[in-house]
Amino acid sequence: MARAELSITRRQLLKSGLAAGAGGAVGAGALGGAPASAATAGDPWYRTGEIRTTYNVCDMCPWHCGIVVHTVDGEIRKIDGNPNDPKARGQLCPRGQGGISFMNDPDRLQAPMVRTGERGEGKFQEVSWDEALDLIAQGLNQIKERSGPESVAVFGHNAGDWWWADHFAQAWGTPNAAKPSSALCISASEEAAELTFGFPIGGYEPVDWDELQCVTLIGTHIGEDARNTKMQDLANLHGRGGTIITVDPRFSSAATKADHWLPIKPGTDTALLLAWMHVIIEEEAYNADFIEKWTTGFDRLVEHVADKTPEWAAEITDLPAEQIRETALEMAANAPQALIVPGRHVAWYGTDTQRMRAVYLINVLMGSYGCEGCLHFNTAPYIDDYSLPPYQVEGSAGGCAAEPDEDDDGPLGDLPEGPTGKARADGVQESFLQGPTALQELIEPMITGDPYPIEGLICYGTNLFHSVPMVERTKEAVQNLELFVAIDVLPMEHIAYADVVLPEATYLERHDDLYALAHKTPYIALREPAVSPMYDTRPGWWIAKALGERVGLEQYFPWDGIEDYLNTRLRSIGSDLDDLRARGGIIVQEGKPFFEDFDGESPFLTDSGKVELYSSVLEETGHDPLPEYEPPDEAPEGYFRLLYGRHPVHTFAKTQNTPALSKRYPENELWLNASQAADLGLSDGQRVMLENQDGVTDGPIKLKVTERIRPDSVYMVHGFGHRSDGLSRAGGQGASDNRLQSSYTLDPISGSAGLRNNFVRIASEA
Ligand code: MGD
Ligand code: MGD
Repeated sequence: MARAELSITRRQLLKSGLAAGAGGAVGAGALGGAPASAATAGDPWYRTGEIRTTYNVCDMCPWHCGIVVHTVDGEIRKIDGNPNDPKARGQLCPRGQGGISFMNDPDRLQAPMVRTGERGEGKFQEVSWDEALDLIAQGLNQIKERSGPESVAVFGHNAGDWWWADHFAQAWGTPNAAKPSSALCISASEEAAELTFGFPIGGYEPVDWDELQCVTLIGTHIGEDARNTKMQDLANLHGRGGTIITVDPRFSSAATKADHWLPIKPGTDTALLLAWMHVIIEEEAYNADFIEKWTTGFDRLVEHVADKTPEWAAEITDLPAEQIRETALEMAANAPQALIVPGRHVAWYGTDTQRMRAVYLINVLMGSYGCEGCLHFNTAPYIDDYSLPPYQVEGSAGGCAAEPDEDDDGPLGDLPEGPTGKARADGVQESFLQGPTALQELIEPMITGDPYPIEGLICYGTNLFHSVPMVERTKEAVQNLELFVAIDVLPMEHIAYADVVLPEATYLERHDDLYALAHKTPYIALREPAVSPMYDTRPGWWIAKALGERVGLEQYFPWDGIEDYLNTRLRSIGSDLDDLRARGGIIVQEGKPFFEDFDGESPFLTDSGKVELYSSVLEETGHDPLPEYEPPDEAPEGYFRLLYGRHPVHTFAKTQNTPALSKRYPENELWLNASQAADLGLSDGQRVMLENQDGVTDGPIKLKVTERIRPDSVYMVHGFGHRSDGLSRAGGQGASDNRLQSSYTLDPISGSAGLRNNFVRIASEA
């Protein structure tokens, strides 16, 4: 079925009149007058049944495009990007189109299950929802009585995570809630923004692409990183002749479109950034008015970069000094319509907050903030929360999928202490780690009980053995748990270790909370089911309420059903579900993207009300107040640095089993420089086993021998190397970057986990 669906072209759809249909059910009359009942044998599907249109937010990746879903006689036939949605603009990527196939994956979890074998064995018995929930409630209450609510951790990612890592965790009373999209992804960028501007800039980097003339991508591999509108924006900039500068040890898709490719030595970007500042300052190519009006600490920055010449950086970065100088001046010549895109996945080397501060500082030197073609200010949409009693603990679990509230204190805010915010032996500043908890830092207390034990884990939509480094340690941790609950849609490897497995309905089969996104034009989007849940699966909101009521949290779940909940929130802005549908599933509000929208007031929320080039907060807490370059670990003799990234048709480790997407890219490859391959006597297409610096092996993986990567590094797409027997397509395909990441370097400022200090060698031919 999936193949037929995907082959429907937009032209066919337009002919059907469907693409133009917005709002509510589209009757057969909309198809050029032929009523559905008049269908004759041989009519194509779009002329034969009752057509219904529903609105949703794609969950195939965290970009969360608004989508319009068309069903015919209760079967999903077509998904389009919602034309009203600022993150889709009517278009959708292959992963979004793969949503129907994701839903129809025959390997899906189908009923609640209770473990009957040993942890990891994968032996379960199907039970009713009542039995499963009663068992979990009993286990949670026992832990709470014995050790306190904080001894239960809640991990959450994907679209329904608010019900768990935010709402349930705070109602239950644990500060140990975390999202892999924070410390394993964006927290260093948010922390750096907080320190520099006084607020996190948000996971949807606020770049005003339409007027941008020169873009610099450091890592950020747009094209392979297939965020829908980012790809549209980069293509548009290329089309109108804008300048593209990419800094990447690999000749990425973006590099193929670039005017300048800087094949930097991995981990040395901060040296490049400091030298760019040196050139911009030395050549007086900075925006003096902006600096005078909106910044503090410029003199100290001038002094700081005085000796960071291109020649100094050339030695470190392995880039020609002339290229460093030329690209700095090219950016400055286009300023302020020139900027370095902050990037989203910035957990690289454990020095990430300082690198991200350097990125922000260059943008500020160019005055590329708060005007057209610059970084803009994001505004949170106006809508009330459902009115509830105060939580037992307050504080969002953070993450790049979650936008900060306007009143969010950010990572420096006053949150209750979890294990990662306390008594650290390594000198990490308490205050920094009290914010969105670093997920990977919650693993150790499960093993050691220090500073207090974590005995229970609710793992919602988080791929525990594919997203968190040090897999063997994580396995040991879950072996120690008294209660491990997994809420998922697929039998991922960690499911075999869970005590109770709860199968969730996919995003196409369920409601969720409203998407209220901070943006240039803030907006609110609807997720409603296009079809009923398959098998014995239930929506996350339903599961959270049913469990909450069993553990004495009924006051936090007072609504009669999801429509009551959503209508109550929508009424605070004079809308309701019918109105939202009539508006095409999206309500767009007014933003305040530029300085002129602030009536002369400062938009910056630092103590000084200005951009803090020199950070007194960092100074007071014993960190470098201006970014310093710190070299990354060097590869042991005979090893390559392990780099990783995205593939356009896959998301993380969750889509490799999706039939339609697996066909397009069934296994990952190891990019190896051609000269290195020749030295090792290896050839393109050969399969090899890998071994990392700690002796961890993985593979086999197919070699891609290429000139497109530096000789000191290898590269693979993240998310492959599944070992779960339950994944009939993805199981055994390719290698897992995560398994080979048996260590990480903790960023002492943001708690982010630098994963790129892992190294591999080719251990054998497979
Ligand atoms: P990065 O880690 O910045 O990730 O995507 P990005 O934010 O683009 O980029 C990886 C690139 O960095 C690779 O090209 C790699 O060669 C390069 N690189 C490695 N080391 C270095 C280095 O030391 N210096 C420099 N300059 N470059 C280096 C992540 C983003 O992707 C995220 S966070 C999410 S949530 C989305 N996930 C996702 C997905 O799963 N699939 C697809 N198709 N797209 C996605 N888009 C988003
Ligand atoms: P996924 O592999 O997408 O990554 O971390 P994760 O979100 O953990 O796992 C999603 C999980 O949710 C899977 O188990 C999937 O089956 C399940 N799932 C999918 N849809 C649903 C649903 O509707 N409901 C429920 N309940 N479950 C669902 C991503 C994180 O990983 C991020 S954001 C980044 S940027 C980091 N990237 C990264 C990397 O590139 N390499 C390594 N080694 N680690 C990484 N960790 C981080």
